[in-house]
Amino acid sequence: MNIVIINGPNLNLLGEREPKIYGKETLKSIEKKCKDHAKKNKIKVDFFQSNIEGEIVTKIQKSRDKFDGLIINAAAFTHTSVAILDALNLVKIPKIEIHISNIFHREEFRHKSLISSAVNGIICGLGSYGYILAIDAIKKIIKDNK
Ligand code: CA2
Repeated sequence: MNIVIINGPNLNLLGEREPKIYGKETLKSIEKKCKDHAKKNKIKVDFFQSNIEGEIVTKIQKSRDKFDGLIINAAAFTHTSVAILDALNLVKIPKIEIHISNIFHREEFRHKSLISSAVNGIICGLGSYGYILAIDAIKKIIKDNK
């Protein structure tokens, strides 16, 4: 089983600021945890981050033939990007949207996700543990679909 985990803008700076909202972990350490957890479950993970919307769109497009499942924390693009929504709709593999923070506890502009209609499920507000939960969930969806 091969999955891709896509991370959007500014998540490369995780752990450096706003620990009350996002915790103290760096994206590198989340990547390691994801890969360790996935390995135990016989899953290979491509962990990707970009600050550039078009690069994320291209990565989603290319996921079509390469991966069995996709997990995305689109960060701020969650609330703005029709391009990412369209790309997700074009890729017919199981997809999960995740957020480290509870976007519904925060500013009103974060309450709306433009991409949620294109994914199987959403995990938010559980910190970096959400990534691990998303791996377990995507594994189950892929298996159930077989
Ligand atoms: O909670 C999440 O995972 C978010 O997707 C994170 C985005 C935010 O725009 C979404 O509304 C919710 C922001 C990521 C910012 O990353 C940081 C990096 C370093 C320090 C603080 C934040």
